[in-house]
Amino acid sequence: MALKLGHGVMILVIISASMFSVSMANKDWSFGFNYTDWWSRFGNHPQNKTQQQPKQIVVGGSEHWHYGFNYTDWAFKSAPFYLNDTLVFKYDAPNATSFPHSVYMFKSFGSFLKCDIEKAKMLANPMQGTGEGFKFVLKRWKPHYFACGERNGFHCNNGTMKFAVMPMIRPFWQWP
Ligand SMILES: [Cu+2]
Repeated sequence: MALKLGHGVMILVIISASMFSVSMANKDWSFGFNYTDWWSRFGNHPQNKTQQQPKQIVVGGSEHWHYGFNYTDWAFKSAPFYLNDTLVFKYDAPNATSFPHSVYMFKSFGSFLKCDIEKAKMLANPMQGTGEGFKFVLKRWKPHYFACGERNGFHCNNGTMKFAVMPMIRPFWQWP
């Protein structure tokens, strides 16, 4: 009886662990459970450390930071973002062919929705997006509301230069 009970508990543990593993794995739909797999995912091997390092993400990808690109869509497709990842905003300094851009952060979702730039804080002025770009590290576990602050919200509203990011806590295990 004791043996049977122990066996049942063991099976339960394996099943729930396996379900957890599969649900965390997303793309890797290997339903079979084996310990090698388990260990490689949760064992936190030192040789795999590089894959767990924070990333640098260029906002807009090759489009950089400009008027008219859908950054909400970009942020949705680029998720998830993790704590200590760095967002890089790249934009030219104002010149004959390009309008000025900047980076602002809203405190509340409400002012983000309305593009209420007066309630936002400037993170980078129009000169700070050149060269390597302006870098912002996602240090805090909270929603971040970014926008371009130019033309008093016009770039944010009409130019769709706005997006929100909620950084996730980086898992200590290995993504397959
Ligand atoms: Cu702009």
